[in-house]
Amino acid sequence: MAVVTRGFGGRRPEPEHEIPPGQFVTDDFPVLSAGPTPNVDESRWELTVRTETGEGTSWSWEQLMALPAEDVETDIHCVTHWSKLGTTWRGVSLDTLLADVETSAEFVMARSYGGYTTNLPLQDLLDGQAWVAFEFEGEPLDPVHGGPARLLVPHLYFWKSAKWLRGLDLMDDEDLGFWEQNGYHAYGDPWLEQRYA
Ligand SMILES: Nc1nc2c(c(=O)[nH]1)N[C@H]1C(S)=C(S)[C@@H](COP(=O)(O)O)O[C@H]1N2
Ligand SMILES: [Mo]
Repeated sequence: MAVVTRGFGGRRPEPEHEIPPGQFVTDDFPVLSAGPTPNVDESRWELTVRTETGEGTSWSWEQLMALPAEDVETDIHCVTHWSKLGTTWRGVSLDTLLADVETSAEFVMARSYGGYTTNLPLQDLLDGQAWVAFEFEGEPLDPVHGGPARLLVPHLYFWKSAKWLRGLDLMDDEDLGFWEQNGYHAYGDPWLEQRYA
């Protein structure tokens, strides 16, 4: 009988991954941007959370780096039918960032440097479901993939994971972001194939 030896540093076999309907798996990391990559230097990077009452809280890069970060391993699913399995990220949980933010809002508009926007229910950013990610596969996040930092919300289609994140506006009522105004689904659950409105 064959004995499979996993040498020191050997790779474990890929665990079983479920793939949402209509998706295929890729090992590439396609770049999908609606505009040019904004040049966001860490020295001028700032993230601002604004509540429905106009109350703002901002973090500089140094302040973000001083917060507890988490390593995240997850599959990601793009509405253009590619999925990438077992990606690894490091970032600050939205639970940490929003812990002291007083709000009764139910919706969020994520805003990016460069003007991109995407809307999400606030619930979907909480309870260990979303991060402000600044590393991918152990390296600083490449600018084309949203560096210095992007939103990571892997349970929704990847257009919700705003690259070059600069702000989160909390809202009482749902408002639509860039792709959502252009025919994409308001919520975007890949398991329900919520691609288009
Ligand atoms: N700021 C910004 N974020 C964005 C986009 C964009 O055009 N601008 N595209 C979205 C879409 S449609 C996808 S599929 C993913 C692509 O991320 P990637 O280029 O790192 O693969 O980013 C999302 N976040
Ligand atoms: Mo996308």
